[in-house]
Amino acid sequence: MSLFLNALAGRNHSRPPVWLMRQAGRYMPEYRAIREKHLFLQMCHEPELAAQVTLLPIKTFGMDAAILFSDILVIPEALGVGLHFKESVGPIIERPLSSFADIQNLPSINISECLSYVAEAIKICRKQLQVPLVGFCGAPFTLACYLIEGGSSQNFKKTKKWMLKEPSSFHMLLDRLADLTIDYLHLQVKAGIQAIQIFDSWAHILAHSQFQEFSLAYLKKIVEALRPTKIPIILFCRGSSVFAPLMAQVEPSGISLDWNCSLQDIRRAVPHPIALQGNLDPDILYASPEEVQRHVSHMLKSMQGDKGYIFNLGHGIHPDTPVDSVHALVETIKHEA
Ligand code: 1CP
Repeated sequence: MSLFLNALAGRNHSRPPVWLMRQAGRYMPEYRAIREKHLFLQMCHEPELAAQVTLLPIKTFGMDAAILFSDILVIPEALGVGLHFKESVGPIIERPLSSFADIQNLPSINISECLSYVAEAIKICRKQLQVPLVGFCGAPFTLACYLIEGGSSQNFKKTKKWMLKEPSSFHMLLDRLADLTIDYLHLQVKAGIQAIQIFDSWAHILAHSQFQEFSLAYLKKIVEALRPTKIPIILFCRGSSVFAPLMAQVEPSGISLDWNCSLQDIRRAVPHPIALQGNLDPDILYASPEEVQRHVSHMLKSMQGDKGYIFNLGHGIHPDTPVDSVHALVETIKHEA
């Protein structure tokens, strides 16, 4: 067993494993070189390319887990809403959802056909990787945010207005997305993924009770549906420093924390065997390598001896992160812990 899977099972007796959210991305010159020649979605669709990009950070930095190169928006794309990525803007959905009829008119799709390229990429990665491969998906709430807003947003106001004015149709959308996600995760498990992370990147815009009703209920549905496969599942929410005790009720294998909380405090509220992952502020990587080392050491000390701890950032790595900082981070964990 690997350090990463051991920690996720709450029985790691060695140093904590490390990987970084968005570790295969623009901050790497090797990524930018491939990206210059291809559109982002083309890189997701071509299994050989996706696998090549997945492996980049493992070869360069030696992380203890790889995360499949893809995007949470491949499910909306498969629903035919017209997804593309605009340079320096991000995702754009050409036909966002704006009414109950739009939800009803979403086509029924066969995930294993539409997203077979993801299964292919997973199989190629597994042949080449010595560390575990993490698959992922977006949480239904976060996918609904993009589908309704038509792209990214500061505050996702359209989504919240819909949620508050017409909760029943909003629930219908979330339920549909949860079912598609369950099929998608089964596809990933069958193809050979070794753990899953569910990203609820916009959960922090929800109030405590709204989080339970509109996010957590569907995370629970997904975790329960996948339970028979025994695949370890990590839940990441922006807002997890507040929501962690609620997230623990769903009994995931792990919870990934944003950088607003102290890991030790959360460990008191979230007992073993739930693993904790996180939670370095990604901005710390703008500091000097010596400062990075100091912050990483401090975090390692705070979780020393915890058999279910996985080092990660509190959110995805920024595209303008200096590569030297990432080297300093990984080296500190490998040599100090
Ligand atoms: O232009 C480019 O080169 C594309 C940049 C990029 C990359 C490298 C996008 C567009 N997505 C990705 C890969 C990606 N997306 C991974 C790969 C695996 C990894 O190395 O971690 C993962 C896990 C994601 C997940 C993802 N996509 C999330 C959840 C994670 C998070 O950071 O909260 C979200 C919200 C997205 C949507 C998305 N796709 C791309 C961008 C720039 C965004 C975010 C837009 C926004 O801020 O709303």
